[in-house]
Amino acid sequence: MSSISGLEEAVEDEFNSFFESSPPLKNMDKILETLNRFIELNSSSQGANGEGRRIVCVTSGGTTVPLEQRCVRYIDNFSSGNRGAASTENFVKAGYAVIFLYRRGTCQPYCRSLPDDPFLECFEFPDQTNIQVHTSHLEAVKSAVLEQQTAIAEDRLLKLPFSTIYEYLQMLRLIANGLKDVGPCSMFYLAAAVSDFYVPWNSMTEHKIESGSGPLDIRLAQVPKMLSVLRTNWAPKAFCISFKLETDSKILIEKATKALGKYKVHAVVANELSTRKEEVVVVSSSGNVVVRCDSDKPKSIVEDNLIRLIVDRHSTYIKESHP
Ligand code: PAZ
Repeated sequence: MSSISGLEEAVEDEFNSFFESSPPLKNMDKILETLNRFIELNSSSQGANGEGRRIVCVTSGGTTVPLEQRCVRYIDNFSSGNRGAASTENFVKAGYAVIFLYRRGTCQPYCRSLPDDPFLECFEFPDQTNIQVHTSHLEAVKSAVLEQQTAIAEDRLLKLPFSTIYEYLQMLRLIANGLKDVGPCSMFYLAAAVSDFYVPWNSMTEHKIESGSGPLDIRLAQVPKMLSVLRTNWAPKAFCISFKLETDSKILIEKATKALGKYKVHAVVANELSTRKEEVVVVSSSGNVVVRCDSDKPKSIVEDNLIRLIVDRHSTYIKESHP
């Protein structure tokens, strides 16, 4: 027992030094105010079965790793934010309030059917004083605007953007801290692709790296394992779903099963890069479930069935937490 808490302390220490050396969040007071208001409003609202309304933090998109303090260059990853955006829509539909912690510029809830390349092709000018949506995009724009406005007006969607690994981890900690009192009715659904390595702020050059002096050597430190500290210290009572992405399908399930045991999350959603939009496997102590989109429904997406399953599992968890 003492060795486990020793390990937990070591991870906590690692995080403290990570945060102490991180550049402080801009607008921290504003973020905290908005976040706490959102959590308070929703936890005191009536959800299903006489519980407070359930609140889920959905993380989405990839974190960047700056190479310079006045950042010109950074390391990035592939994540489009599609999973997080589609999951958010489904959670809102299932009655949840969603804190959408997303990478700036990635896919947004309710916008998946809009053209993004170029978005301006949605609009036309019938005359000098009017602008209107082109008929071919009318339905998509109408439902995107209406559904997003309704979710925000009903205080069921709070969008918080991040770019760097520093911002992401600081914001996740603020959210976990805010959700502590919501206990089992809160959930973390961690679909963001989070950097494993970073350049510590103190060892980073301030100005743009010069290119005239030959090859560039950069030493990347390991990002402390956030899942450990989230589960043990930040939000131990929250229902927690993590994700595991691999490109080699042969090791995917083994890696996800290992993560399940190591971090004691409630389920790990395993997905392979090239098939991630068609199929995921939910790995948990009750066995592995393959989740796909419905082939007989043309607009079906894998997140429709995935979120149905996760919501079911969350209901069981809440019941077992309040016998
Ligand atoms: O953002 P997206 O829709 O392009 O991809 C989703 C995903 C593959 C980033 C997500 O399902 C996931 O697996 N996230 C965790 C990645 C990781 O193992 O770090």
